[in-house]
Amino acid sequence: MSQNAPYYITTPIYYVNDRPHVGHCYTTLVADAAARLMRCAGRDVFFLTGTDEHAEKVVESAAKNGVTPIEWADRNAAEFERAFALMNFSHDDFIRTTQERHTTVVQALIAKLQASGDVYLGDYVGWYDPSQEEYLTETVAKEHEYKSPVTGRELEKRTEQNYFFKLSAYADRLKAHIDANPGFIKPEARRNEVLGRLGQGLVDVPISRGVKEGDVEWGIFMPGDESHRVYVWIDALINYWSAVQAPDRIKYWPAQTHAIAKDILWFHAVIWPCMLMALGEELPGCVYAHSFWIREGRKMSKSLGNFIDLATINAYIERYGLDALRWYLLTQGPMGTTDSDFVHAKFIEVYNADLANGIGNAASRVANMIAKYFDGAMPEVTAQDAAAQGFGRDWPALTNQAVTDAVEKMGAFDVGGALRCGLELSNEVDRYVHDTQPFRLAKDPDNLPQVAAILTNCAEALVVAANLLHPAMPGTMTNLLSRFGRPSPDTLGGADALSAWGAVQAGTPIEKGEALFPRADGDEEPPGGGCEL
Ligand code: ME8
Repeated sequence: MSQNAPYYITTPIYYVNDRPHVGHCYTTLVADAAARLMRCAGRDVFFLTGTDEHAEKVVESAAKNGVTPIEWADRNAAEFERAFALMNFSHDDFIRTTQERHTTVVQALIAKLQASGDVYLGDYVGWYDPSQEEYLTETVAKEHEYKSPVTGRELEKRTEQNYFFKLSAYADRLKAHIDANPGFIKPEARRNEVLGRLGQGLVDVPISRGVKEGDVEWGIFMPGDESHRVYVWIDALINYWSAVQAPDRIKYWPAQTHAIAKDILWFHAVIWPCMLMALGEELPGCVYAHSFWIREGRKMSKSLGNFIDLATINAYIERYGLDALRWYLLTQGPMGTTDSDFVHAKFIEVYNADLANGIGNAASRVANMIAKYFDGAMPEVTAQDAAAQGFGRDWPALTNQAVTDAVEKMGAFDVGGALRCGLELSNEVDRYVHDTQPFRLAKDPDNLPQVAAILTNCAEALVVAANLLHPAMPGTMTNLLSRFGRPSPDTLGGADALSAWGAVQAGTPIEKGEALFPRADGDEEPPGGGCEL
């Protein structure tokens, strides 16, 4: 693949009936780190996030708050945009499903499916709860002995006209695609889960809801039939397509990765790909479904009131810095199939180990020694002299390998693995300083050329480490790099530039600066008051 090939990455679009919390921020953060590294590696990235606004819940929340649905959607979409700015996300676009650029595309796409016979008008038979005005699935109805779970009133078997999508027609093709492309659904356990369910066959799914008398106008009409609106999930999935319809964006299609969590896997790994097959479109490269954040051992829920909400996120940012929070979430997050626990004590442990005592300490040690022994400017050292002081390490090869590994891992959406390549490199600098003891050597002025060579290796390797850690911690790593006279890696253009050896020029003034990550005290109360359970 050419280095500047398009790379399109998406997050779920989030419901606007709720406020943003750490879960929404997490998926978007993971996508942000991938987008940033891929941009640094020279790829032509398009990173999309946004909000899903046509749910009926929005109508209810709006009514409860005495505003119109669009006012409610505007208010909460703005909250998401604020949260994402606070998290320093680098999305290229924020799509809202109420925007005309989306609604017109949804109608056009469904009209196409109607024309091909993939969407048809049929009868939906289900158990209707008149007291709640909703249909229940057979399983739920049976479980409650065909009575309303809320009021106990008898359920009615009702038949309603509905538009259906011919999902059943694509089961075999989808299965063949999943079999032929092991990376299509990740992690593997999620893939097996989908394959297992596919083995039971697929039935056609309703994709509209009838407009009832007195309904508030909310949702996209089915093409040519204003007695039905498009089911919110179908409307929402199409955002991935509508966002890249502008002529200068079409090159990004199809998405390389749809980053989501396990709760919405079926829609992304089955319904959406089958819709794309029906449309004759290419399928995304990968649907990556991570697991959930829980908090101090408990599921986050409204009833427990223990969400890590924006106020808590803000409190962490104020106390430890945004990048410390980004690092903790990115490296300790639920990318696999088990949930991750947000535990304050663990946060402190990771902060101190990886950041305060890790990259932060390595950078300040090296800068301090250069300041002390070479009057704060990079000494002049030839490549041969630097190589001669490798102490068993071929530094240019090591840093080159770290960049190659990081880009490869990020390409496979191993976000934590990619970022650890940077941290490993900075830890290697620490071990090197420990092995070579430049502070001892410097006591004898005759050794200064040797010390200069060692510190040059350290500075060069730290610059590459910071380049690789930049996607996780853009602000702090830009600061670190500037202390070594280097620009932010997203201005460099290409993986070769990321690993370029000899980037730190002789004579560059090296700034000691403030500690990038001051050590944290594990006994302090969690910021934001923690959670009372
Ligand atoms: O499902 N841990 O929106 P949504 C980690 N609008 N991630 C979490 C999380 C947690 N505890 N809780 C939520 C919808 N998330 C639809 C999507 S897409 C076409 C339509 C994240 O607001 C995670 O990414 O309920 C999850 O998939 C998403 O929020 C659900 O967001």
